Amino acid sequence: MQINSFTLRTIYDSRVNPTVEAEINGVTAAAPAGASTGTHEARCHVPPDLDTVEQQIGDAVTGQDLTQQAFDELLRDIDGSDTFSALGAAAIASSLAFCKAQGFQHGTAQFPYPVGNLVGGGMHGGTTQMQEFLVIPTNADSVPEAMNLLADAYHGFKERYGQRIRGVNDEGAYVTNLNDEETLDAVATVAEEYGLAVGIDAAATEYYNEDNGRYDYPDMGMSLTADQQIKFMETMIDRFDLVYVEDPLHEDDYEGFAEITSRVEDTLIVGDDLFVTQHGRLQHGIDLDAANSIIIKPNQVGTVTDTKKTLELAQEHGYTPVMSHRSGETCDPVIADLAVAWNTPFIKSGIAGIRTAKNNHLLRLWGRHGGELADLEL
Ligand code: 2PG
Ligand code: MG
Repeated sequence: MQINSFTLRTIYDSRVNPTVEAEINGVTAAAPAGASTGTHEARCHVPPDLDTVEQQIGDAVTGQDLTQQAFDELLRDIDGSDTFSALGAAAIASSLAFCKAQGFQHGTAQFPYPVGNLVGGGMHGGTTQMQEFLVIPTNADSVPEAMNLLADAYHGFKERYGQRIRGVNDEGAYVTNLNDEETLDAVATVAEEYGLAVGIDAAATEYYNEDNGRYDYPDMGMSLTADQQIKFMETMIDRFDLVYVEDPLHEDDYEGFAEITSRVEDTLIVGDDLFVTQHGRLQHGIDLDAANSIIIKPNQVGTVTDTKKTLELAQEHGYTPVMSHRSGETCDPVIADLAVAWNTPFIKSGIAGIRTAKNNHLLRLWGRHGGELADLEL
């Protein structure tokens, strides 16, 4: 694609933190930001000298006719580090803007099932240690039906557990005064009422105590060794029929992940902080049979090209890819386009607040192009 203009600017995300928006040929894209970030993910700060960064990238790309790969390689050259420590959020914003400016040829498409964060805690705000209590409309036959079921669960939870709700957190998920196990019970009750499946993002790195190797659940008076955490996750999977378990152990415990994966049959064991969308970390996981699913977050690796490379490795090895938002988001719906364009069977994009931007874009694409929901092997 011929690049005629390139601009960077600071905008604000859903946590009212500054982030970067890039504009290429009049098309904008914004960088999201995580709160429960993995140690190994690409940096996502706003560079203090954004004008200089704009000048550097602008000089290198304006007037050029580039492929996505060539554009992304230029970003890596300009940055000079593996983690985008100089360009930070400007890298993924620019790479996504290039991708969007090229346009998506969706045609008749396969659509992802939405994974919706109903009740939250951990780093996103809330009383539970586990970060996300998720509902998934796996029985839906269309995107409108799937979104309708998420809405049913959202309103149904409030109706039934309104007295327990204390507010909403960074992802628009309910914050309650229930502990982890009570929350799972409540979410499972509502999910059953409306016919949705249940999952969690434990984001266990955030409550893993490195000093003693334990997972602390002060709300339940528990402090679990790694073996006990594996057993606890297994018990939750059985008791609540969990179809989706993300980051049940801390970000470097490949062996523990492999142990959980070997014990489940029909549950996605999803690596987020474990893999951080990085090709090398996923390859290591594949070698060890550490999981069977991976979160795909473009800003964890910094470019569209690298994101796609990791996704393709996952697809080649039968790992179920889950396209995902970050807890700090903008109204940019690009991950919905990517999920459809790249055939990811799931997208984790929340339910309420600013999260509707992605879900509504899926409805828009469904309305425009039609298609069908992914074939699930759950
Ligand atoms: C996660 C994400 C998104 P964050 O852990 O999966 O839900 O949270 O963006 O804070 O890493
Ligand atoms: Mg996660």
